[in-house]
Amino acid sequence: MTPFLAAADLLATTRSLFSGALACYQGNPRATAWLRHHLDRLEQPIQVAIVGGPRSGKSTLVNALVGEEVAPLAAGARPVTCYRGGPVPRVRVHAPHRPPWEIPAERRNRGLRLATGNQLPRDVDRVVVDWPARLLRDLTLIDTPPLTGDGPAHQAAVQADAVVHLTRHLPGTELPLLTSLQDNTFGPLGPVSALVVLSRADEIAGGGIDALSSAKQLARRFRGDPRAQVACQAILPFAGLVATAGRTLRDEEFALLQHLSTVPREEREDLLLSADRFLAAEQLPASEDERRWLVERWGLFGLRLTTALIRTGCGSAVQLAAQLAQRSGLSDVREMIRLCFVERAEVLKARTAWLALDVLLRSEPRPGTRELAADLERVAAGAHDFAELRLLAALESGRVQLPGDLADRARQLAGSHGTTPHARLAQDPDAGVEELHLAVSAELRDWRDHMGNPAFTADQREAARIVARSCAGMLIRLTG
Ligand SMILES: Nc1nc2c(ncn2[C@@H]2O[C@H](COP(=O)(O)OP(=O)(O)O)[C@@H](O)[C@H]2O)c(=O)[nH]1
Ligand SMILES: [Mg+2]
Repeated sequence: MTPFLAAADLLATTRSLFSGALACYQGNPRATAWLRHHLDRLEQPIQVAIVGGPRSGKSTLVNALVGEEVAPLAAGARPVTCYRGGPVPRVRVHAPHRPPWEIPAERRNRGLRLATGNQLPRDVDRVVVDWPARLLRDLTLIDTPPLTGDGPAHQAAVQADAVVHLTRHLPGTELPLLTSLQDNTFGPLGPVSALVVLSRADEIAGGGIDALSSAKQLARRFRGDPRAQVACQAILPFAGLVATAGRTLRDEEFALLQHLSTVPREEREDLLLSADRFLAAEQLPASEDERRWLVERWGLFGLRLTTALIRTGCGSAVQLAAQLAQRSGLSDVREMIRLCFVERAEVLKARTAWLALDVLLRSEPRPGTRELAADLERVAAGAHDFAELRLLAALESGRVQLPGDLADRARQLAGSHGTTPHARLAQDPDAGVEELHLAVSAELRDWRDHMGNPAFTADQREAARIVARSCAGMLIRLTG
């Protein structure tokens, strides 16, 4: 068994591989700049690229996650835009053949406003926005133009540490694109760094009030598709319009929605049949402009859903926002981003660094690079965290099945509910080291038995081996 490599060791090992490489490439400014850039990235938050087809709701997802309207919507082919955490709003743009420069910007009406309006010079190919938002302390979001075989969005996805792929057409034409983003340089890493979001979920089932449950069913069906299983860790439905409107809901707006919910049912249903009818609805205490704004922000589905929620008990903007986060799928998307990406940030960042190092070592061999490449391969093969991520994806998709409660236990031990020992061992937050020790020893015994279970298939025994190793790793950490 290769020794257990914890995430922190992984970063240290990666740094030491890079110092070896810096020594090899002394006197080669391009190579050392590349290495320094990737070393620097190890210290920064994980980079998550949002990719998908035109109008798949990428910018809407960015806004829902950030909680403010930072990304312009339906904006056509915008350049790749990074949203990073920062104390004040700041926008820097990059274009070929000239130094980057800043465009004055401010935070107004819960959104980003550029001094230039929505316009950017034509040659800008990359925008970096600093924005004060809690989520952006832990990750950098990269909004991208429509995904094509080899365009800037593809580039951004390949360079990012993880990818959220938005699609409405699974498991159809877009999967090969997503699969092409999965690299295999270090053996079959599997879908460790991708989530698929079934976007614009409200439009499924004709926008009826049960659209979201139809979208959930559809996502469940897609999870069983082998093409989807090799492409991602999870498939989640998401109604972006409602999610963003819910997160940026204001009290005045809630008052309007509340008023709408008091309109008698038949009349209300009639108003919400089409945007035109809603715009002509003079019984609401809102001007035509305000009605237009409301229907653009929420869509008819969103208005039907919110009025239904208000009628059934959501009595404040806060309550309504919480319900909408749940029902739109935003809570699940955030949670999966946290579990799959933020909690595994070290490992995923290390992987990006290895890929970059591997490219350099292969393309510019020098004395000493062959040995480094061999070290790199050994480190990658011993990285247990990847094995865990692959196992989670296999269990989630049903590709590997375990009997009884073993599947749930395996998932939890492999970190599906969080990667702390408490989370993995399903212990109360105040459980002490002794309790954890007892629990993990029992699990380790159990999973070692399963490793040799003759009734298990090879895949099931391999799953047991990975879980046993996660337990062994915890035991080592707990005993200091
Ligand atoms: N009905 C509906 N419309 C959406 C949803 N998400 C985005 N849109 C609309 O689709 C258009 C494109 O959205 P945008 O986020 O800019 O897509 P992008 O091109 O992928 O960045 C905008 O007019 C959005 O208001 C959604 O979940 N439901
Ligand atoms: Mg966009």
